[in-house]
Amino acid sequence: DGKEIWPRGDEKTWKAGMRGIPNTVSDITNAIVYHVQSTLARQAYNLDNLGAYQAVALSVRDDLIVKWNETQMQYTRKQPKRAYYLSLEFLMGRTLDNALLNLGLKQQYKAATHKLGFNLEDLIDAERDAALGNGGLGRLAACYLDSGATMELPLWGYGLRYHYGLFAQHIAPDGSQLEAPDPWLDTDNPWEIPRQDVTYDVRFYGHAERIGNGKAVWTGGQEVLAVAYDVPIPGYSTNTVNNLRLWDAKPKRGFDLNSFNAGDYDRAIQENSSAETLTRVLYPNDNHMLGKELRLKQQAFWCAASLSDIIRRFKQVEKPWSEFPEYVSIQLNDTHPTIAIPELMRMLVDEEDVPWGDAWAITTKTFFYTNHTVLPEALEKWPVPLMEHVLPRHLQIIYDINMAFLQAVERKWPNDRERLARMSLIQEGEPKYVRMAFLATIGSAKVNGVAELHSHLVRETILRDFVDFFGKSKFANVTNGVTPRRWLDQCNPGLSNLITDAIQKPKAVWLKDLTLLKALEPFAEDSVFLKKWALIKHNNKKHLADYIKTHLGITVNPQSLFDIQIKRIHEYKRQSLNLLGVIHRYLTLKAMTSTERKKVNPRVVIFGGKAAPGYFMAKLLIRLIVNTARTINADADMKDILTVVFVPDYSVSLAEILIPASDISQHISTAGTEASGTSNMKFCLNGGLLLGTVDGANIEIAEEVDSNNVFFFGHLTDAVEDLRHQHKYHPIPVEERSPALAAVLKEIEEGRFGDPTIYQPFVDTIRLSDYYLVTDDFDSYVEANKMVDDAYVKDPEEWTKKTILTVSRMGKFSSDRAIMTYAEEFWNIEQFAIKF
Ligand code: 8GP
Repeated sequence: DGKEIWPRGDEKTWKAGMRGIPNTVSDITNAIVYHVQSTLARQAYNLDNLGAYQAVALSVRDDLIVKWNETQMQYTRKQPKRAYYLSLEFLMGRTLDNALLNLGLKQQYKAATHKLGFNLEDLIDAERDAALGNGGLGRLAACYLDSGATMELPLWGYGLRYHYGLFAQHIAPDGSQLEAPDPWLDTDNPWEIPRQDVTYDVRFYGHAERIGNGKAVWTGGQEVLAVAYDVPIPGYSTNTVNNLRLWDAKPKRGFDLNSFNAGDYDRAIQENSSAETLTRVLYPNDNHMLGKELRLKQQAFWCAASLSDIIRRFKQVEKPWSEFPEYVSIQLNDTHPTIAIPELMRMLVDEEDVPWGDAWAITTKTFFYTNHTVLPEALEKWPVPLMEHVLPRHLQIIYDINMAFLQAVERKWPNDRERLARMSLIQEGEPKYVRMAFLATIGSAKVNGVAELHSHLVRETILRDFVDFFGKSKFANVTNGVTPRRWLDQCNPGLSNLITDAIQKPKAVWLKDLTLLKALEPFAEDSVFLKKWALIKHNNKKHLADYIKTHLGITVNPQSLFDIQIKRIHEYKRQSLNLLGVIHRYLTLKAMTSTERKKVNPRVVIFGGKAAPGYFMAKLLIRLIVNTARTINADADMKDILTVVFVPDYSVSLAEILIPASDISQHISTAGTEASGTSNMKFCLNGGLLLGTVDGANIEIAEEVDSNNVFFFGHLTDAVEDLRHQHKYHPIPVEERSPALAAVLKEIEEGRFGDPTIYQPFVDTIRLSDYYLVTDDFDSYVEANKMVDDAYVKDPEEWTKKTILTVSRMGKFSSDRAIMTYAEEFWNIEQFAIKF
């Protein structure tokens, strides 16, 4: 960790040789040329964009490392309390542009690359995304790292170094999703520093033998080596460069020499490959749990390595174990790292001889748990037999924790067997399951949801008994946020510059205190400003139109209203509602005369998102979206009036093109199902208005920006349960519930968008069960869309005003606010400025 000692030689000589941060353009060109020549062993005359990107990235990496070393050294010297963010997903996207902006070196690098004959923007585009996450949960973790470094917090991330990120999505000729692997490490990754010297052993399987006093000895099984790879995380306009440590798996013994000598080569490498599969691939599910052994091993591997690392660092301060929580807070990003709770117990009790009760007191002061969903299918439960097989010692510890906990419940509510069964960490049945959300709750000092409504639902539904037991103060809310560096300044430089001019505050000030956007409000009345503002949106739309033209061959008119829904494809997110609404619009337009149609406000409806490879209904919906788009776009009557686009392979870097170009974006989950949503915040921050249900963070956005400036529709959370009950026991045919929707379903069933037998399962879910209440919300959705059209066409100036007011009131949704809440109210860590 970079302890500052000068072990040998002459200190002055060492210091003279150390690199500083370059600030002149010629320093930078020199550094780039050095990497072209020496690191890449390439030549100036045949260097392509990819090679130039690599050389530039290596040079920026050098800059990052200077500050990274300094930051880590000052942490080690002063030993501030640190927080650790454990997340199985960090959806980082690209790094180069962000690093340049955060380091404040973008202009210099632009000039330097220009001098060398390259265009910096092209080099930025040559980078591939680090897609080590599925969606909202993983991108949130990335925003929090950015904010942690920017707010100068001693915050590290811990995750896994997947060799394959989230699959790439292709669209087959028949319209369905095809998945291709994402071997993102095949090209060199300049943003990581391998730490072959930082390794830990992690055990699986084997045998755990109790030896009294709550202790046990765990032996045998398989041992795997965790190797650290460090990813520097620069703060914006600060010296802090924090660390994201990702673990890679390696076999502990090279290979079995006996088998090798006997000529049995396959057997010799068998153990190797089984160790290495551990960090091979990211599980591609969002909001859904799959009970796979390899996934459990990933979780245990990552938690054990991270805790070993944290404990080794704690030991450097030479303090008693009771002070561990004064130096360490650990945030559990959903239940994926919950196994860290029994793992810390195991390390303290079995390896460090801490008495069980003391160890439990330490543990429950150290951990904090964030819940990201109340969807039942997403709540993690591991089969007891599987856990017993893979992690026999952890299962014993979970049983011991459970025993003590249930005794306490019994003391509080004697003779309440039902309550004991409800609250037990073990769900009875064949097989039994370990309920990870309950374990995370009782093992943590605080539990939080990610938006007000969601935190309320957590307290009232899945953790209700636990609120009764522990009291309300343990259950908090931290509404999510997004980093305005990537999601405004980087993706929408035009808007960011205009804001800077208007509010007369340097970026280094307002991008770190987003509430300063308030100063934009008066400009909503300034007609010159309105024009400039509208022009930026128009240019962003043109940029997206170009992308769509080059990549998909579809022409879209930037004068149209751009309507965007981009997120994982999931029934609860209701892309279905959007699509059915599009078909309704199509049928309505078809029924008009061509003169009538000419008066209609043209719309471009854009969808993007991946479906989990095993999620049949989501994949079917993609196919229907794509084929509906083909039918509509091929219909001459729709030219320049309605265009539908499915953008394949949605990613962070695509979001950076799409979000600044939206007039309206859709966040239309069934009320009570979307915990927060974070792209809703990104769209509003970029001057797109929100069309949504009264769900997740939509509610708080409306509170901030004023409900006049959002388009709400649909039933409220309170109504959902009754409606579902109705659907089940007193079903009303769609024809009665919503004739407009019935007409749409009929068109699908009659084959207007392709072979109807293919889409029958989709139509059936709506006709027969409709768990996500599409029929109940359809008419009000159509109505809300009419209001959007009217507002956009009737008074474009008023529309622009709304977008300015919206942006000016988005201050709350910076991830800086969120991370400071965690720092102050949960972790109790302090801002620690790095002196340079
Ligand atoms: C997501 C929520 O669905 C989304 O509303 C929220 O904005 C985001 O987390 C960040 O808080 N939840 C998940 O991605 C999720 O729960 N994933 C796996 C745990 C199942």
